[in-house]
Amino acid sequence: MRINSFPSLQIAVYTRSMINEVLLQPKKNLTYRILHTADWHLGKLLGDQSRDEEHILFLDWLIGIIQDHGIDCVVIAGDVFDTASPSNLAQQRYFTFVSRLFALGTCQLVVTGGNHDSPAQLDAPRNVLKALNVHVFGGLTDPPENRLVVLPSVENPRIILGAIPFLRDRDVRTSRSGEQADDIRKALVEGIARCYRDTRDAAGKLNLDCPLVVTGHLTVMGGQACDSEREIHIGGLGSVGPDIFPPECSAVLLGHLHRPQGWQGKTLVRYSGSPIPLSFSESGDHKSVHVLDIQEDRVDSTLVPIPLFRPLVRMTLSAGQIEQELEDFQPPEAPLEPWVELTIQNTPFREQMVQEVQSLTETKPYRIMKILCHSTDQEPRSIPQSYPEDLMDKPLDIFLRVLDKNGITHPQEMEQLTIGFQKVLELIQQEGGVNEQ
Ligand SMILES: [Mn+2]
Repeated sequence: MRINSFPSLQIAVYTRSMINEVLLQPKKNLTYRILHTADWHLGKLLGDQSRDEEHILFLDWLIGIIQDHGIDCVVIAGDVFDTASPSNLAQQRYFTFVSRLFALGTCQLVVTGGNHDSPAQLDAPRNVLKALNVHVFGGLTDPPENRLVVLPSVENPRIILGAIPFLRDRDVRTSRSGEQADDIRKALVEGIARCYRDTRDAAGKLNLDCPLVVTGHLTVMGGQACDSEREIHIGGLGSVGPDIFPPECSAVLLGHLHRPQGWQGKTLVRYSGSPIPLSFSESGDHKSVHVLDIQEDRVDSTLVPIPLFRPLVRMTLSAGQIEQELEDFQPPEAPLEPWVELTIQNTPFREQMVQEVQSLTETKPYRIMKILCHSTDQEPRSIPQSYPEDLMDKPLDIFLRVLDKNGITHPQEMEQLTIGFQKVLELIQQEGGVNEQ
């Protein structure tokens, strides 16, 4: 058995100014080219606004990149959809992408489930998609050899792909009553590590002389999070170090954190990040897809920047400057109207502000989506135009506020209650019962 692992990695990070230039080196003979993306969150809303137009533009752009750069396989590392029961429109976007990819005739697709996806929903069309050369792994498959895909085919093996989706609590540990947070943390991390080791062992048994690439949808410690990621294991207990992945893996293609980031050691561990900024906290991010060129003795890793289709802008103004600043503001150029989160400093909260700001910006080429007020004698207050952004993405925040309101502040008591709450939440989400809008 030999599973290659390559020490020499080249990470090239491109800046936004280079968008739309040809970024990838021409593909060499015997290079297997994987495009890694994740966290599409099809069906996602910002406040009550659809992100569908941005997703359409992204998927068009992606098809162009795949076509122009000879991509052999696309890997989506979880959170294809934003909810466990996605809308018909969100599903249509996904299946249209699959059919366009199939029509190219040159590119395979591997899809793994994320914490937002329902394994059953993602797996439902699994057999029909297999006929289109698409491999879907909504939930963890057992035994471990069933997680492996030999690409492009068993007859012509170039890569072994270990398809590991988001690992649910029940996939990796058995819960016992009376467990403390530390016991849960240890069991989760060990269970996750075991899953990757089992996958590596199964790949070794194939006796193929090709590199092993694995996927994952989890939190790697030290990663930079954003507001739009829902915590995935009870109280963040399932966070792992980048060293958890077996060194025989050439690359670990991750989803969950929405900011592109990675760790470069013997194994390349990388988050592709989400293709569009999903919340205002991502307004400064440079979104990209991750392309891996895998040759016999090396892996080259390139980030290909995604054009910004709709800028999300955070603007902070003092009370006295609002009128002039809104008048003068030149939004970044983009195909779609920019959306702005406006913070007004040193001013008390007033209900009429929404109307005032709206009338100031009615004819402007941007749209104020959210207004926040800060003043010295008040906590920051938000004036949502509809309902707060991503409220249902943050049930834990709401639960913590309830604890606070009820005077529950003792750390141990808080932790126990939070663990219980997250268990219930996870069960509901797994059953597809939470349909956050
Ligand atoms: Mn996500």
